[in-house]
Amino acid sequence: MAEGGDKLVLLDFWPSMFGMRLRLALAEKGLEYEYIEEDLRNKSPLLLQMNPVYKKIPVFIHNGRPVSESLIAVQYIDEVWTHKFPILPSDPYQRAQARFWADYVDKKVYSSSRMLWTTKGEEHESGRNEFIEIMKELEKELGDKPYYGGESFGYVDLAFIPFYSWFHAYETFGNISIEKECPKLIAWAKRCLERDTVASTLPDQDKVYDFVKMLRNKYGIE
Ligand code: GS8
Repeated sequence: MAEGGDKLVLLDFWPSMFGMRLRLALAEKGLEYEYIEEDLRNKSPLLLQMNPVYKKIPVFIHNGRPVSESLIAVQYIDEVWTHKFPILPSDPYQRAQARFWADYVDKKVYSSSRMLWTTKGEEHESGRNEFIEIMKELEKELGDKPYYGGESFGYVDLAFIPFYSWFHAYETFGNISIEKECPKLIAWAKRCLERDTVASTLPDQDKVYDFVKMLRNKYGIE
């Protein structure tokens, strides 16, 4: 139960970078909630009822009312629980910029990262180049700031850092070194991991790697 007797539930799946965003937002706000792990091959009636449009996790349920789509749900949490840790910047221009980059992560990082471990041959080669270009763009935006949010961990950091738990899988199956291509990005990720909320939320890279390996076997990609 959260403050004021609110009932908070999260429908999630442990390796999901989208789900991790919500786990991070809830941890930063210090909110207690019920975590329900979904089996995506056998979705629960609750998930189908709460997200009838996309039927995807994560879904955040606040007193029985669902909010779907991770970035929308993170913004909702930030707007409802203003008592601590503002996630989005208060300045409208900075807020627009933060939304732009979180949207960039959604549009670009997820699809190109999938190419690294789901494809072979030419498709793999072009996916690899695209992924590196996108990472470089994100590294450029970070610049010399400690966080995307400037001096402190914020919305873009929270939206992007979950992908770090997949980096070992990306590097191994993508045959790339992200650290070599984007050293500042890795330094940023390590800085984020110094936060208790991030360290306790992100699953171990080896565990995600094993999960991806299992999926590759299942889909006959190996
Ligand atoms: C993406 C959620 C998603 O892809 C968000 O919440 O930000 N834009 C959405 N969820 C996946 C699991 S994580 O890869 C999912 O629920 N897939 C089940 C399915 O597609 O059947």
